Amino acid sequence: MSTLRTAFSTLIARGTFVTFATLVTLLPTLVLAQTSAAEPSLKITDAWVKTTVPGGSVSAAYMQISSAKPLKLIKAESPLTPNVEIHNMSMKEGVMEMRAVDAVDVPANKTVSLKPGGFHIMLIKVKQPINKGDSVPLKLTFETPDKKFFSVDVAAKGQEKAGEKAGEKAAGHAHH
Ligand SMILES: [Cu+2]
Repeated sequence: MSTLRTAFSTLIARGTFVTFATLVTLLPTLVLAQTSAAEPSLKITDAWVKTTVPGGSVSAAYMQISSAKPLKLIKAESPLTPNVEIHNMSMKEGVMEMRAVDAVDVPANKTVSLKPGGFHIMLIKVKQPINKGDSVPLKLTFETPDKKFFSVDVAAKGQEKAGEKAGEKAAGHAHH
């Protein structure tokens, strides 16, 4: 009986060891697999986030998203605030109305613009002001048509308005 028990414990011990060793071996593969689960054709460009007004704590992030496969942007997160929502602006009875949406559809091979007056990622009660040139980390989660999820990290640049680039302001001033 005691021999059996010892053999059994050895088996368990060995089993545990094998399982652990397998896990350690598999771990980098798993991490890689998770990364490659992201749609390789997914392109996120021109990510920017509106600078906060003095004393303000509300901002919105905008960007261009395209993918060869249809995707849905279902979630956005940022270390700046736990209150990040996907919003859309639309005209309702002559008034621009903003409301939270569950997702933004990204059809195959069609660039979707998150832009002022349309879809945007709302950052509410940000912990610190967002200044021009700041890099604001965003984590975006996408859903594939076969209900798989993956996240991508995006750095949105602090800007006062759309299309702001270094030198543009100086060029604008030259017209006055
Ligand atoms: Cu909003």
